[in-house]
Amino acid sequence: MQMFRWGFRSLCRSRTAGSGVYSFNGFLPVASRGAHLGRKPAEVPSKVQDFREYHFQSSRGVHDIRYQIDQDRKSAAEESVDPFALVSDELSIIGNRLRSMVVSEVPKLASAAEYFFKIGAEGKRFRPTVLLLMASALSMPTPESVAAEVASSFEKNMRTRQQCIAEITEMIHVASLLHDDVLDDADTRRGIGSLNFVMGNKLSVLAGDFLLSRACVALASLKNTEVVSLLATVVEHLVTGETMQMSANAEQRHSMEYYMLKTYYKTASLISNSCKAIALLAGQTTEVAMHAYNYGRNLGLAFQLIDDVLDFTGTTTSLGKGSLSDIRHGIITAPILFAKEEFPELQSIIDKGFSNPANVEAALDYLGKSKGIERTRALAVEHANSAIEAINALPKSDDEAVITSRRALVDLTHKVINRTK
Ligand code: GRG
Repeated sequence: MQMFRWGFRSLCRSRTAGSGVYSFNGFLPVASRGAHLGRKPAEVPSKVQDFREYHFQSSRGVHDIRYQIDQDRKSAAEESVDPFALVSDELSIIGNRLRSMVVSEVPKLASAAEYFFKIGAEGKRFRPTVLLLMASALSMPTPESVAAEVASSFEKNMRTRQQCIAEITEMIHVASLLHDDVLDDADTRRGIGSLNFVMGNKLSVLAGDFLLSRACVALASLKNTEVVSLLATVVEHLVTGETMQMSANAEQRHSMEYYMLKTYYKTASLISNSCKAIALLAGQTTEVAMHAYNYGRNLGLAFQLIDDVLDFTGTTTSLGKGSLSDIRHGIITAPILFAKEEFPELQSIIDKGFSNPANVEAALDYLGKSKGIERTRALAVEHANSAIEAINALPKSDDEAVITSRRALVDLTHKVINRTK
């Protein structure tokens, strides 16, 4: 039984079916495609903005921004919820918007930029899911003195701004993936050819820059300098983390502190600061914004620790079943660092590097004998628990939709720990 419905589901469906509005890059009407070819670059932001307003005004179903809740169900606190299903309608709206936000008058750039926003290539959409749930989890009741229409319009506007954060976050994420794949000389991503493999390094780098520039334009449209500063810092962190990883000296490669800091910069900073941005746009206090940040930070760290386990185990629990991509690239992650505490002999193998497959085998042997995988999982669980604590520290709410969203954020921590891909 589906208990929650996002208000504009039916409206969106009818648009998809009849009008062809979605037929090119999301919502842009077919007639406006040609217009992109000859337009001035300055028109792009206004197109994005126009689209946003158009969609907003035409969504008459969104008279109440909250989820519609089935009255017959058990209390939200008791029920298990599928976090992704809760926001699925909004995720497809965001997917359509993203496709319309990355159009370019240069066909090569357009196809490169939209590559990972196409249906089927969008990835897990983990970040927008977290951010939309966080937005609902922080929703506050409007004072009764405020007229219903004013309250509704205020809530709609706030939600649109929070959706914009989800879009910006996804654009920054995909930009970083494009650049990462160039640096790693990757050939696949999200189960398809990576963009550098399909269209070459140069276009991949440019497409990443283009996505970042579109993210900046969207960010500026929010007119909130604190939020701009948060997300600009995230980009700095991504670059810092990547550089830390590629330039680590021998001592740093053996350091757990260095690894955790790099992990925060490369993976957790984006989701934590975006969660904070969601709280700030909701007008929450600094304390609540810190809880939102702490949730994202700990979830992000847990996510990466499990990623590092999966690199060795893949979907199974057996060692060597993962892609072994990190170790083959000479990247030392938590499982090996923990294993080295039990077997200091690993140090000299790490120092020799992993270009020789025999060294990879030797490291895997030690890892298999050690508690490296177990301890990495345990550390991920600790961070997942800290993420749950951050949710539990939020001010109490009796609102069922708020309770359900917080429950979903807690469920997400379990999903992150138990994921196999
Ligand atoms: C251009 C912003 C920018 C940065 C350049 C290359 C670089 C500096 C940073 C690399 C950052 C990076 C790729 C970190 C890895 C983050 C990570 C865990 C990616 C995988 O996330 P998933 O599994 O991917 O959520 P999907 O495909 O599901 O979206």
